[in-house]
Amino acid sequence: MTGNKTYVRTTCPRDCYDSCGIVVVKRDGVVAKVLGDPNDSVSRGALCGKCAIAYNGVWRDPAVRLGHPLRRTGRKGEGRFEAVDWDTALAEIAQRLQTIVDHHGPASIWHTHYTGTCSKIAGGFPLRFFNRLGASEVEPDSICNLAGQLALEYVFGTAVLGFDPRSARDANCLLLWGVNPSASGPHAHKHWFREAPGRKIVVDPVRTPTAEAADLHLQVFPGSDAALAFSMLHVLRRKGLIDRAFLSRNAIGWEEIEHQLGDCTPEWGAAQTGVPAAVIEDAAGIYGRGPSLLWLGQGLQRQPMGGNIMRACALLPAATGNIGKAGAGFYYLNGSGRKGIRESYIAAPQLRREPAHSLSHMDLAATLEDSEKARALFCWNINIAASNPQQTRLHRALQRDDLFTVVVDPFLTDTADFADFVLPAASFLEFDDIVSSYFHLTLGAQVKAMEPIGVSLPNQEIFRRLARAMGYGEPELFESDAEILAKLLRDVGFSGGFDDFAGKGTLELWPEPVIQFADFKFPTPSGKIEIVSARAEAAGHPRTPLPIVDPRPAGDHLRLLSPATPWLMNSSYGNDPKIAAKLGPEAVTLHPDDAAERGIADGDGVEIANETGRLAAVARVAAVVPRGTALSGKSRWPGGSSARANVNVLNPGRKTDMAESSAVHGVEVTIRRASA
Ligand SMILES: Nc1nc2c(c(=O)[nH]1)N[C@H]1C(S)=C(S)[C@@H](COP(=O)(O)OP(=O)(O)OC[C@H]3O[C@@H](n4cnc5c(=O)[nH]c(N)nc54)[C@H](O)[C@@H]3O)O[C@H]1N2
Ligand SMILES: Nc1nc2c(c(=O)[nH]1)N[C@H]1C(S)=C(S)[C@@H](COP(=O)(O)OP(=O)(O)OC[C@H]3O[C@@H](n4cnc5c(=O)[nH]c(N)nc54)[C@H](O)[C@@H]3O)O[C@H]1N2
Ligand SMILES: [Mo]
Repeated sequence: MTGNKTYVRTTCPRDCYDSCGIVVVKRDGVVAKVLGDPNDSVSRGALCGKCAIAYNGVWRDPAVRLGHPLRRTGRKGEGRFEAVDWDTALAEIAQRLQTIVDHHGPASIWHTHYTGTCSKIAGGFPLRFFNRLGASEVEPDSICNLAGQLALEYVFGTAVLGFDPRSARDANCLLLWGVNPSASGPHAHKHWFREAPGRKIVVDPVRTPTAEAADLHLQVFPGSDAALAFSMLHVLRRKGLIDRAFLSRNAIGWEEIEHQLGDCTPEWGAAQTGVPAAVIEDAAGIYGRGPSLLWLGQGLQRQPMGGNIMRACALLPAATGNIGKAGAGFYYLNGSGRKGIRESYIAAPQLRREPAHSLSHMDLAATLEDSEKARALFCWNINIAASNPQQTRLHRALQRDDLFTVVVDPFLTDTADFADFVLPAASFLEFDDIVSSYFHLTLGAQVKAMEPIGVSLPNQEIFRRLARAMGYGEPELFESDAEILAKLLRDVGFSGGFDDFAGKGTLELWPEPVIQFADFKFPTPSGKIEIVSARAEAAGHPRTPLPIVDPRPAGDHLRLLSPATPWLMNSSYGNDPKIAAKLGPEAVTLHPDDAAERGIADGDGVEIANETGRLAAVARVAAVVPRGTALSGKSRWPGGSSARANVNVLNPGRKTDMAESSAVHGVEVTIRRASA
């Protein structure tokens, strides 16, 4: 290679457990390659396959990225636009918003956002604008992990103070329950999981590469995990592995579980879950001897009874005393609050003058259909036309002419096709920010490596300019990135400025593995682990978790799982041609016996259908899923198919038992060979 090479170290801000350190290689000032940072303990010099392709593909391709604000010229959904300048776009948007505020009130303006970028400013600062505007918010976590959050809050008082991944060095057992890092956190799979010294147990209906790499795979039927947890507790009690001293000091309500355990024999558990009794025995023994780490996946709680399942699984660390000591604990999410970052500073809720309204993603399509309830919609950091349930109904609602729609994205997504205005977002390579991993207890520096594509702008700058166009005056709406970064770094106790942080790349905030709940103080009303929860009961839930399972699919129905896959990042990267080639056509995997019963052979065209929709796919036949289930993947770009649909065309948007969250892994379908 010729030319003068320079390097910029930065951090990947995708919604992924990994938060990899990145090196951007520049030649004569121009970005030549985006690589893993060899000095980063997570990426160790290699990005995952999808990011390596996309960051050297569409992510930097000016022909694919949005370079200018766009104003709609065609019908909604057609995706026909003209380029306009920022002043024109923002003045028109401001005027439309003001008219809606005057005639219908700001609550009829909805905004929906999620984790398109997880960096702190680009992910949070726009909330200041929406707070000032008085807009209504679609509850972000209801598309993802809210049931599990609420369930763990009932039991432990928090869902965001998980174990420190570094504590794996002291653990004799790692139990991964309903999580598949081989797809959802590829470096956690490749390094953290494989290198951990303890025995590995995976509970997953699918024989994922992570399950394959484990010592024990419990191939549970979807939605039956609470029965598995109770039968493991039965075994633990019989083996004398219940830590009664721990329970009496730190928990309330164990008696109410204990009297239910007699019937929950491993044979009963086997009948309920499909996991052989001997395997339940083994898993309970290994976990119970400890010290053990329990990783509760987000996939686990995307089930109709996901809240109950999470509460039931949460009994294991409590009953065995696997909390408050080295090598023990549970993990669901690690929040940035414990690292000193104040979400309320970033979002400035004090700017709100109107009551806040919120809505589950499961109710978004119905709300957008209703012109009384919804007059305008903003989508930023999210691609609802690909990711949300009730896809056909949602696409139809987005065609409403009187729903003023603004989409902020680096790409012309399926959602953007429905917009009145599309505003081009700069990518993480194009501005400074801070990335807080939700797995590792670290902070990563996101460092500008190139100029924004076209006239695209970081989210925060777009909303500063829109605030100005609205005539707002509050200083919080205009605080600069430099001021915010300095404040955030001060809050986390870092003594240097952003340049020093950038020089370090990643901050390990604690030198040694943090012991989860070392002080045995739980932020519940009682201060103890609440196996019995009065708060849950007051909210209409059972007092304790229950050993119940979902009914098995009736007749020829199959339970369809559509979790994270290795080549997509939710819908992100779905427009990269090299990724599309890796993905191949839409596919669905069936158990050989289920396939044979339906006369389906590997490679056949099939139709997946239910009361909500239908989807064409290619059948894959493999014993990696249990009988009665089918496996597909989430969130291809619908526009990539002739029917403009992906797997969410089959998702009725059923809510979990807690928190009105997504039960997407509880969808039932029929699968037939497509007629020739
Ligand atoms: N069937 C099925 N559906 C699912 C799931 C499932 O398991 N099965 N999982 C659900 C889950 S867990 C989630 S979290 C959701 C995720 O769904 P989404 O939040 O819709 O995630 P993405 O599809 O990646 O969309 C993020 C968008 O943000 C854009 N983006 C990236 N960087 C920036 C930026 O800096 N600024 C702006 N403005 N935009 C940016 C990307 O281009 C992309 O269009 O999907 C849900 N949908
Ligand atoms: N490559 C890639 N990485 C991603 C994402 C992506 O789309 N692509 N998405 C990101 C996002 S937004 C999230 S929320 C995380 C999600 O990542 P995870 O927490 O790993 O969740 P999922 O991928 O939904 O599902 C994980 C596993 O749960 C299993 N599962 C489904 N139902 C059940 C059940 O009833 N019981 C049990 N025991 N297991 C069950 C599925 O078979 C799957 O293997 O991944 C993030 N990382
Ligand atoms: Mo998610």
